[in-house]
Amino acid sequence: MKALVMRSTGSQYDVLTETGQRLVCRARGKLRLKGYKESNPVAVGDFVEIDLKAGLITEVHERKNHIVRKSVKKTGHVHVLAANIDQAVLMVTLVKPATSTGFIDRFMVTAEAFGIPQALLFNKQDILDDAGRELQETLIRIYSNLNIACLKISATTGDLNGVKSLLHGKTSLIAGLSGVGKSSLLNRLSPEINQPVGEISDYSNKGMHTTTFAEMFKTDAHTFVIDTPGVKEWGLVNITPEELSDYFPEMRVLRSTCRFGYRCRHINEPGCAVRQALNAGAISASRYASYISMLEDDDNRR
Ligand SMILES: Nc1nc2c(ncn2[C@@H]2O[C@H](COP(=O)(O)OP(=O)(O)O)[C@@H](O)[C@H]2O)c(=O)[nH]1
Ligand SMILES: [Mg+2]
Ligand SMILES: [Zn+2]
Repeated sequence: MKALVMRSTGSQYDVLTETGQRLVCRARGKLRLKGYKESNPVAVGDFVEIDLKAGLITEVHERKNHIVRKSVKKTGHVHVLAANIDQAVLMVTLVKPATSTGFIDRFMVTAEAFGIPQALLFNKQDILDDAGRELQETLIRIYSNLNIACLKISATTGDLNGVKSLLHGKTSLIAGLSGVGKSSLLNRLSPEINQPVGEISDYSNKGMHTTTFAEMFKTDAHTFVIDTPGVKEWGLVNITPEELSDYFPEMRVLRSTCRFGYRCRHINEPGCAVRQALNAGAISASRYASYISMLEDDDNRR
């Protein structure tokens, strides 16, 4: 029978069968997914075949896409966090905590590299001051120009109609720094969701070095959200310096016009169209700074 993986603890999987039954399964011993080297063969969001009587996942269906996070255990290893995602939604706050553009751009690049459309939720509108609002408008201008949907919300008190229509009918990965309000939002999307809110749960996560796993929730017949508690770093695998700007859409469209074409890294090469666009203000300085920072980060080119 076909089923959808809702939760994983590494050795056990909660699945939702096509007849609406929830049950816990293990993966058949030799389960492998073609073309994947990652440690976990089954991820949240995978469509699987199950042997109902034995409580076993016997087959993993081909994925539309997947997203990985860096392994907490070993450098160079990746963990498939979730599969078959329609959109990657990053929740950010400008205060408590402040989300940096570097963090936002790393997330966007990761999603872009895995072919997943992105959206941004600017949470905690209720506690923003004038300076915060001004910075927020600047960011909204930058990311709207990249066709990334930007919504302003207050997860604890505000009207959630905009978010609900963004999520409706899709499977969305919800990410963001610890404390931005992911669980607060999810809890209001469905009475069946009861995620722990606040610093205490975040603290205990850090203290125990637990590996965190994504968890998927169904909020209506065709709407699924995936919570990613404690995921601080997103993984890029085997991206060469020449390739990185392919995942910055505003640079991707320009690079064939760089004099050195696909060999241009947009640093100091003559006739670089990206540098020209940066100087003309068509590419934002913060996006370019993130690009340079990622280029310098060896970790992204494992
Ligand atoms: N003022 C304000 N606080 C919020 C809002 N959303 C979440 N919080 C608070 O931020 C803290 C962290 O929220 P939580 O949902 O646990 O964040 P998570 O770590 O991203 O899951 C909690 O104390 C929430 O009550 C909001 O829109 N406004
Ligand atoms: Mg949380
Ligand atoms: Zn260039």
